[in-house]
Parts: sequence; C-alpha cells; structure tokens
Amino acid sequence: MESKEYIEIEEKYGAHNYHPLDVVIERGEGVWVFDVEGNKYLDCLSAYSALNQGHVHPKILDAMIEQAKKVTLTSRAFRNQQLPLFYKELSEMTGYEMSLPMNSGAEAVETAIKLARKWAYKTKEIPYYESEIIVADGNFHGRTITIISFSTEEYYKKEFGPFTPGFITVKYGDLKSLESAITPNTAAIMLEPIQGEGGVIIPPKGYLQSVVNLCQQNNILFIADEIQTGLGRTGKLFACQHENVRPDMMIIGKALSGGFYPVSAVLADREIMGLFQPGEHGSTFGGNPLGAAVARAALNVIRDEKLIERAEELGNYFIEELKKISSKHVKEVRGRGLLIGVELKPEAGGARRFCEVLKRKGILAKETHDNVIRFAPPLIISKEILDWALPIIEETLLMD
Ligand code: IF1
Repeated sequence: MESKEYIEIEEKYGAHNYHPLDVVIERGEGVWVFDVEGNKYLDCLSAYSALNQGHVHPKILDAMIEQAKKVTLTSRAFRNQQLPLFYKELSEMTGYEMSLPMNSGAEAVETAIKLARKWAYKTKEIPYYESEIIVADGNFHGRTITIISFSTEEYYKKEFGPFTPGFITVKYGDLKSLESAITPNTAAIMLEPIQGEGGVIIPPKGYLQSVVNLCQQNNILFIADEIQTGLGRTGKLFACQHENVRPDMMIIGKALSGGFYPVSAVLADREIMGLFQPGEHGSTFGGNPLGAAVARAALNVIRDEKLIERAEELGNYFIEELKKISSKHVKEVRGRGLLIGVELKPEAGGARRFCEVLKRKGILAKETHDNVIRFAPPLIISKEILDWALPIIEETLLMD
C-alpha cells in the first residue's frame, strides 16, 4: 500500500487529535526513518526527545526481546526480578535515593503532584486541601484533566473543564512574579527547566538557582519536569544541572525507555518519596519487568555511548552553524545541547511550511507553536550527518 492509502484510512477511522506531516514511517534505524515508499529521512524530532538513543537501538531491542520471552507483566501485587535492579541503577545514575515508576509522562506528573500534596499536609502541615502548587505560563506537562487545568494554552483546555483547583500560574523566568505568588499554603513550584512546547524557551541565567533559594527560604518543594529535557538531551544528565540545581523531585519519561515502551518515573529522596503508603498510588503497568528491563538498557546506552557529552559537543556545533545562516526569516536561534529552536519572524508565513519543505528534502522536523522549528535529533547523531543536514536547512531557510 502507498502512503496515500494509509493516510486515507487513518483519517477515516482515527480521531483527528493530531495534524501530522504526511509521511508514513515504516522503519527506523538510528537517526534515520524510512517511509513506505522507501524514502529516507533524518529524524530531527526524535519523538519529542524520547529517542535520544536513536531508533531501534540494538542493545535496547535485545533487552526487550530477552525480557519479553521471560515475563512481561506481574502487576505490583507481586514482585519481579527487574524492578529492584532498575531502582538501584536509576538511583546510582541520578543521585536520588528512591523512585516511583509509571508509564506516560503525564502519569508521572500526576504522581509528583500527589506526592507534593501529601508532603504539604503531612510534613509542612498545611491545612487539608488548601495546598497550592505554583506553575509557569507557557508550561506543558501533559494532557490529563488536572494537568490541563493549569495549562495557559487555551486550545489545550478550553472545551474540557471543569478543572482541578490548587494551581497558581506565574510568569516563566520572572522571579518577582514567583515571589509574589508564594503563600503559607504553597506546597511546591513545578517547572520545566527549558520549556519545550513553549518553543525551546530558556529562562534567564540564574533563574533556576533563585527559584531554589526561594523554595528553601519558604519551605517549598521544587519539582522539575525533565521529561523532555532530561537524560542527556541538553548536554547534561538533567537540564537543571546547567545551573547546579538539584530539585526535590525530578520527573522523567520519554528517553527513559529509548522510545521502545512508555516508562516514566518520579525521583526523590526518602524523606519525600517515603511518604507514599501502600494503596495510595499505583498503576497496572508501572514498574513492570518488561519496562524495567528496557529502561535499564536505555540508561546503559546513555552512559556507554557518552550521549550526554555528544549532546553537548554536537549541540554547540549545530547551534553555532545554524546561527551562521543569514536568512531574512530567522528571528533567533536558541538551544541547549541538542534541543534547538529556530524562531522565525511573524512575517515568515509560519514554521509549518518550512517543515513541509524540509520533509521533501529528507529532514523531519516539527513546528512548535506557529513560528518555531524545533531541531532535536537523536543524541547518537554524528558531525558528518549534521554537516549533511546543515546545507539543506540553510537552503530551506533561504527560500522566499
Ligand atoms: C503530545 C508537546 C513536546 C512534556 C513535558 C510532560 C509531558 C510532555 C515537559 C507529557 C510531553 C509531548 C507530548 C506530545 C507532544 C510532546 C510535546 F509539543 F506537546 F509539548 F514534547 F514538546 N512534560 N510532551 O514535553 O508526557 O504523557 O506525553 O508521555 O502529542 O501530546 P506524555
């Protein structure tokens, strides 16, 4: 069957909650994907950073197959052999004493919110059901009702109320706005260290450090959503490390499984994570042996293949080279590691048309909001491949 037919079937039978580029991918290998016609593309989105290790990484594939032959799901009513090793290795890699595994990123965000609220009542002794969590405008933390309750993107929430109370929104990157939102009932501040969906928004230097200081002064938890920025993407294990910040709770997902399988987790020290009691939280699939085996392999690849160092080195190179392109359409090139946004001027006619042209030339990138093209290739990419892609990107940005 040809792409056209697959697209017709999808449009007919599938919900229209997406507007994908019309490329029907059949196969992926490393940084490349192949469509059903056999055309080859460089994947510069990496499934929103879930594919830091590249497509179908052979070591993760082996771990998945080996574990799938043994046992895939036990439920947490019983213990399994993979989960303890996953806990231990995750702790050793991240420096957090404990973790709680879930599946999707949104579930892990929900988990962190529950834990922060419990901490508020049990440890900080905020009166019951008066705790508040401060979030930033332009945030993206997922799609559940509670999470969209504090989205500032009208499109994500307008038709979906009533909403979950208990969230206060402040201006991202603005310390004053944050300071004035703090009350005795503030349990936590939850932020993305770089806003991905927001358009690769990097807060002013020193912001995260100041946020942590405010948290410490006011006995407030700092929760970082590193689902997109974490696990090497920005050239550090966590983007917060660019400012030497260690959040009280860390939320990870996406690349935790190298794109094989939904695995997410909340990381925290015992003082906080220890608050959860049996029965208070869980998930049928969270912590299953297949996911744990896959995640262990995915973490090993990040370490063994020095993906963090690669992201830093190649990211700096990519950003510098993109900045050299003198296109009348480009307003700004910004990024950290291999999380890069090229913001176009409002009069450029939108990022989508550039993504369509890039696709025709063999590069898959995705617009975010209207005017930002996001480049976030797998971290296993090489300088040679970047040097192949850069002239194509230049040519595209130079069109009328
Ligand atoms: C979609 C965006 C990216 C995330 C952060 C939590 C989640 C995400 C920082 C939820 C998920 C995804 C979801 C995906 C598109 C994508 C996205 F454009 F929508 F915002 F990456 F930039 N925190 N981001 O980035 O994780 O529950 O999806 O596993 O189509 O919604 P999830």
